[in-house]
Amino acid sequence: RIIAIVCVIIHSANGILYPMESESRQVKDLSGRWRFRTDNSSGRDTGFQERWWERRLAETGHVIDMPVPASYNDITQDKSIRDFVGWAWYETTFFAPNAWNNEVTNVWLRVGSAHYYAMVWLNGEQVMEHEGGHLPFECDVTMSLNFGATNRLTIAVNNTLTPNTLPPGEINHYNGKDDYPAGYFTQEYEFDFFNYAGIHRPVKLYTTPRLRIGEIVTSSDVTADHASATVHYQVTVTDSSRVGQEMASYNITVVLEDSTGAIVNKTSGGSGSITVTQPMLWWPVGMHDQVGYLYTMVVYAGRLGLSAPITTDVYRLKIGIRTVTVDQTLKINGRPFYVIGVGKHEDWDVRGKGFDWSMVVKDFNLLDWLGANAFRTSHYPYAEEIMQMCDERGIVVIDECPAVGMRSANNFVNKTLSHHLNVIGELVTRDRNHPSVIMWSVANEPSSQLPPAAQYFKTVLDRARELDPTRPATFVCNAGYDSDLATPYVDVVCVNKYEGWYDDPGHVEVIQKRLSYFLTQWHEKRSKPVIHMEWGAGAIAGFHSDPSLMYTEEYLCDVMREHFATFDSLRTGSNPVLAGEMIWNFADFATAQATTRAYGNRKGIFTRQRQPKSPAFVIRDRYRALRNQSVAERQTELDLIGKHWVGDYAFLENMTQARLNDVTTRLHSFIISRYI
Ligand code: GCB
Repeated sequence: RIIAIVCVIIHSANGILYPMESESRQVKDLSGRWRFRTDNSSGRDTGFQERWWERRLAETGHVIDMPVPASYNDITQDKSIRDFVGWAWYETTFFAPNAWNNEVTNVWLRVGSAHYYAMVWLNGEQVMEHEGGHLPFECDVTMSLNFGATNRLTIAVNNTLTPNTLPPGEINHYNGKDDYPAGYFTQEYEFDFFNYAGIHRPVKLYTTPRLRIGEIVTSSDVTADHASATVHYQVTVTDSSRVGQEMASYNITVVLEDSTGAIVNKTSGGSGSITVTQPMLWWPVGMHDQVGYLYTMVVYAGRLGLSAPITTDVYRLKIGIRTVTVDQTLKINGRPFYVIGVGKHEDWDVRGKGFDWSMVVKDFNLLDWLGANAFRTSHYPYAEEIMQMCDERGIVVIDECPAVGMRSANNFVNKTLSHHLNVIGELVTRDRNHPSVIMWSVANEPSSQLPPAAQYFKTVLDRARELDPTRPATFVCNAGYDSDLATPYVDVVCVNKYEGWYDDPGHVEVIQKRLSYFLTQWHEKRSKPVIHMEWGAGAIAGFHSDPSLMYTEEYLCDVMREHFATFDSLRTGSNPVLAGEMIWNFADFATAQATTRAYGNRKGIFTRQRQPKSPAFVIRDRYRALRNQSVAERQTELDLIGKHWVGDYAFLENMTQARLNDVTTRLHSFIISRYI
């Protein structure tokens, strides 16, 4: 049997700031070539019986090179590694400088993510255990390090999924079936992407002073006329040198700097607010000329010295000033925001789900090329570096938990629920300071028509809103509008439907009628904005036909045109049905092998190698047009209404006559469409 997982989690979920260098902090990245072996014993437990963490991994048997970060599955030519299920062992060695060995420094070990279950030993001593891929975990390793010497780091990861993991899965044993090899088993799951495994994100060491900034929580309010904003903050400081002693009085100073580094305002204390007059708001692409504006919140923490405060720790956090609200529609900074986005995956050739800057930057360049303003982190939290880029590039994120494939009643039990609540805690704690994140998605396509789903999702959605009252929460639904039991608890209805593909395959002629009916039903039923979160069709690059047939590039183009006509009829008017559309998927991606998948899922508008299929150009035309249209609308509004219409003559005088005419015409039609 695959080893049962019984563990105590030793890591801190309250406060997991991204490791940043500063005058008080150093970061050492342990990425690179590690040593690796899988435990192929039938119980996958030899590593534990023989205590592999106590010596060099090479002494336990044959080891191979393995890059970190990367999924291990596609690195070798060995099918048994590609399809391995169970414990895989990693090891690296590193040097810990003597300079870190002093009375005032703590050293932290942080794993960006490891899929699915991870156990960590440093110099033979267990320091961490963590359940769940996609989220970071860390601990203070100061007492386990050999300073001025080499250290051995061993990490074992297990990709086994059970009905109570997120995502869930199952191991099927074929014991007693004489026509299968002895001990044969398979791992099955109900989600549609390959269960890549390994150490997926960088492993880092970083130092902090003993008295350190543990957590920073920020949010902002903006006045209706955008003339002023308030940034709220809360800083938690911990002092490991004083555990069990009377706590010292801390001194916390918070300085807000603009993007040039100029000081906007400052204050002090562990929590409070900072006023910003004439703030530069954070806007997504398409809503303003100034996209993704970020301030830096510089937090200084220290003790109150006898004559002056003694600063020990400094952390710089990028923040954006913006609000997200939901009434009849989704609004950013009080203005309607229409989502034109993509569903994505962290999925690339060779490295699988392993973080890779080249692939990440390429994907952002493609999002820009497309004109998209958003994506969903389908179906799990993405790397923190990706979230940072979204902030900077003005890409809105719907941030999703790894709760995908919850298709049976045994997924909606207390064991899963308690893990789900933990995951939401870890996700919200990690991502709540990102202005790009506008909504939490607690799951994708659970069987929300099953009776236990109602209370289950009410509980997890409430938890997300309790942890973060500043953002709406949802889950992505594919149950029927007449059978779903959980959408009453969401703030925005997010639905998946593949009209022309899973529904009415081959029949693009029914798309407009059926899709319009479907989306309108959802809107009427819940009286909440609706985002069509997944739609699309398989298109194998290089397959062509006219008239179009399923799986050709032309077919996806036809499916798109029908969807666009429907979306346009539903996204306008005084009470629009639709608040957004997201094509599934940005790029082809790897899945489990199945008769319904031809070398993975081919619904990408880009190939897995990030080359455009012809549908990419169709969607680009639409997204760019919508993006430019909304820039023009919003800019006109800001220029003219925001600057008190014609009162600001200096501003008007600087315009060419042609621009003035253009602005006046646009303003006129904007006012008519918006207010009359
Ligand atoms: C869905 C799922 C997504 C799949 C997609 C498909 O509804 O949410 O994970 O990949 O359909 O292509 O079947």
